[in-house]
This record gives sequence, C-alpha cells and structure tokens, in this order.
Amino acid sequence: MDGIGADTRAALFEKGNGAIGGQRSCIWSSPEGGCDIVIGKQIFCNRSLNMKSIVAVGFDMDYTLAQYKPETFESLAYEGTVRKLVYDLGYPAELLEWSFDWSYMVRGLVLDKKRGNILKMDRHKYVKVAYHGFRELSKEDKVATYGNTLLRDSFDEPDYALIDTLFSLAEAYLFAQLVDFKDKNPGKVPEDADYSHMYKDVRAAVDLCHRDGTLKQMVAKDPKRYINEDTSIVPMLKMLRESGRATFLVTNSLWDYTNIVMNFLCGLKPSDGCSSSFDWLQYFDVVITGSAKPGFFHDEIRANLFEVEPESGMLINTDNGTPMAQVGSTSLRLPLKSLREGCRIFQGGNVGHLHKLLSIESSSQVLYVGDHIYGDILRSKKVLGWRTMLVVPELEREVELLWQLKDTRKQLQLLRIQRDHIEDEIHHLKWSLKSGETDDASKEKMFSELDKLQSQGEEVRLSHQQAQRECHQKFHKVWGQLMKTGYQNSRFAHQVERFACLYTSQVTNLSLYSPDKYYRPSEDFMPHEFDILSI
Ligand code: U5P
Repeated sequence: MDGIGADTRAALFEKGNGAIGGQRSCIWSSPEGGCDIVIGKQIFCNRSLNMKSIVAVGFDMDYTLAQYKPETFESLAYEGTVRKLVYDLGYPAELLEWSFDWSYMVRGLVLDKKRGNILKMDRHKYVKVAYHGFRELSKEDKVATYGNTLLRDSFDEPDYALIDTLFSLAEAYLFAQLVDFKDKNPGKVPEDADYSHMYKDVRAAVDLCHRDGTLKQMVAKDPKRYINEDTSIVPMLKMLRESGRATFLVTNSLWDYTNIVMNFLCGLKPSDGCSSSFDWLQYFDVVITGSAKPGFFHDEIRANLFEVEPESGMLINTDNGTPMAQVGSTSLRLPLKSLREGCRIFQGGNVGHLHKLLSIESSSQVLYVGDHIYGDILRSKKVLGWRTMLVVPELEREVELLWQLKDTRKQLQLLRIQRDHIEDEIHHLKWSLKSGETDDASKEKMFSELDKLQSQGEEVRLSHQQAQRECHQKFHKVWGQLMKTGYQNSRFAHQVERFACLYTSQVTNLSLYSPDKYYRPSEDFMPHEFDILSI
C-alpha cells in the first residue's frame, strides 16, 4: 500500500481486515500482492477507475460516513411518524400500539401506492415477489396484475415509490401496516384515505420528522445510541489527504447537525465538553451543507451559496450581487476568523460553485461516495460525469452468505441443468411418439421411459424449489438476496451496475487499497461465452 503512513495503515487494518465471526473463510488476495482483504470489505468495480486521475474525493454524510443503527434510528423515525399520523393527521390512536420490525423491509423494493402492494423485481422489471400489505400475492394475482409487459416500464413515481435509501425502511413498513389495517378496518382510517393517500401522509410525516428536530435532537443528545462508531474514518480521510487528494463533504443536512455528527465520527463527543470543536474540518477542503441534492448536481439550477460561520452557524452571503466573484479566486478568501486549515463551510449552491472552489477542471477528476442511487450516484454520474462509489452496507453480509452457501448454490445450478436436460428429453420423446414412425414395441418402451423421466423431473423440480427457498430465506426471510431476484440480477443490482463505478460495504474500505489503485472490472460475460478460468 503505497503512500500511506504506518500508523494510518495499522489503524485501518485493525478494524477493516478482521475476520468476520472468527472465520477467515473468504479472504481475497490482492493480485498486486499487497494484502488480503476479507471479501465483505472488498471494493467491487463496474467500470474502470484509475485513482491516479482523481484529484478530489467527496463524501455524502448520512448513511455514507455516518452509518445509523436502524434498530434505534429508524425506530425513532417510525415512532415519530406514527405520532404525527395520530395527533396531526387524524389516524386512530391504536396506531400508537404498533411496533416496528426494522429488519423486515429492504432496499430495492418498490411500493405500488395505488394497490397497496410491495414488490421486488428483477432487472427486466419482472415482478417476482409481491405482497399486499403483509399478505403474499398468489402467483395468479401477481401475473394478472403485473404480468403485462407493457406495464413493466412504468414502475416509477408518481404511482410507485422506490425504497432506495435506508431512510425509507420505516415508511415502507408503516405503509404495509396501514394497508393491512385499512383492509381489516375500512371505517377507521380517515375518510378518503385510499392507499396512495395513506402513503402520501406517511411520506410527509417521515420527512417532517427529519426536518422538525424529532430525530436530530435525539441524535444530538446521544449520537452513540444512533450512529455506529467508526475509528477508521479519520485514518481514511488522512490517507486520502496524504496522497494529495482534495476532500469534500456534500450533505443535505444543515451545518449544526453536520457538525455534531462529524464530531462524533471523528472521535470528538459532546461528553468530552467539546461539542463545538471544529477539529474535524482539518480533514476536508470544502464542506457543503444543506446542498439540496440531487438538484445540487445541476449547475444550471441557480442556488444561492452562503458561507457558514462555524461558531455561530450564521450565513454570510457570498453572492454580493456578483455571484462567485470571491469563490473562484484563491486570493479572495473570505476573512473568517474561524477558518480552519483552509477548510470552508457553505450552505446551498450547486456543483459549479464546488468545482470552482476546488479548481476542478474536468468532472471526471472527482470521485463521489454516497449511499443513495438516486440522490447521490445517478445524477452525479449521469448529469455531471463524476466518478462514483456506492456504499451498500447490506453487501458485507450478502457476500459472506454467498461464500457460506457456495455448495448449496452449486447444487442449485446442477439441479437447474438437470431439470432442463430432463425437460428436453421429455419433449424429444413426446415428439417422437407423436410422429408415429415407431413400432408398437418401441412405443411401449418409450412410454415407460417417459413415465420414468416425468417422475424424475418432478423430483428434481421439487428439490430445486426446496433448495431455492432455503437459499432465499437465508439471505432474507421475505425478500431473499438483495442483488438477485431468482436467477436474474435484481432491479437494485441493475442500478448499482449501471450507475456506480465502484461499490462496497463501507466507505472506509477505500483505505484497504492503495490511494493510487487502478480499479478494473472483471470481464463481462454474455450467455454464449464462458469463463476461461473455470475450465
Ligand atoms: N432527510 C429528510 N427527509 C427524509 C429523509 C432524510 O429530510 O425523508 C434528511 C436527513 O435527516 C439528513 C439528510 O439530514 O436528509 C440526508 O442527507 P445526506 O447526508 O444523505 O445528503
């Protein structure tokens, strides 16, 4: 690992490279001969990225640098939302008795707002798993509702909602509960509240919890309860800066909250009596709060840029009637007494402002790390041409399980091949019998062969189904594997593949690799090709 100090490296490896569950079962050896990396912490590459051409690395904060604990944080969002539904929007008080299973919903699901259904689909938008509230739809109902290919390209707003951030897990669960509740107690939900209306209420109430202090005040009081501590964030930021890259933060959170969360992540807790410490700013060149992503990524959108005075949180208008006159020029630094090591803090603005602040010449020199396909990754890559890395915390467990279940998965593939083979033989035999060119003795033999094949086929089909169900449930009891739907990539996986140049389970995995690494994707394979290494 070139370019990293020994202390930084030690701190990174202590956390990052420990075996999971005490088993060093799936260690990946770097082809560069550098180090072994636990498979759950690897950075996976969809599109070549040479870190040498990256001059600035940017980070989203919430659910990227700050990993919230869903069991406490999303529960808080859930409880706050229920209270708003009951006290502000007229939903019955019995909702207050409900409880939240934070592990039930997963990212990548799609809510059918009108029908009250929750769907998991593959990359062709074929709906493979469908629930109405918490009741699984029968295959017939599923096909009748979603089987029409013409319908398939319309799984989008406004009739559908995508559960594509971890922030959405609570609202998806509450939506399912409300659908069940309305079906069983039609008179108890507010008049005119159809499923879509209920979804709208839930969405608005969740959003309000994020904006009115319901959540943030609680997190500020006790960050440790809601956010995972991560001692490898500072070494990672140091490593990037030591390697000569500029670092920046672009978050939709406002300054006061950003400061609390970043203090916590960088090891400065309010209990140390330094709630207003700004030491963490030394790890960044620019911090943009209240960025209003994804709009931030469009530089044609005029958004005022304000500089933030860190101590008071006051905003200073940098526009002064001549937008960007000061921002673009290094000689015109604002005379802020609290400026730390050149790090400047802003609110609002757009990507054009950021590029000028960092003297970015080409957008392909920027790597941005985020957790939200739509909010962080899709727009920044598609609109702007930034290089992107998606943080998918679910991946760590998923790849561990893929490894653990390798024998079962192999078995599944074999059963699938066997099933296809038997089906082909059956068709062949049936066809020969139909053609009528065989004598009676041969026909009799063929009939008995057909019987044998049909019962064998049924046996294989059942074994395959059973193994598939077991495998599915090991990943998630209801929705199965995040990145797969049956044998196809899930819709979520398809989006990861299309929009994220890199993806990994945790942002700090960046520091397990050289900051100058050339990330290269594995070879693409079409069904007619074969992996040369597997023969
Ligand atoms: N947030 C909302 N409404 C939501 C979900 C999240 O306002 O429905 C807020 C979070 O509370 C956080 C910000 O302040 O958006 C996420 O910012 P980022 O760091 O991911 O950009």
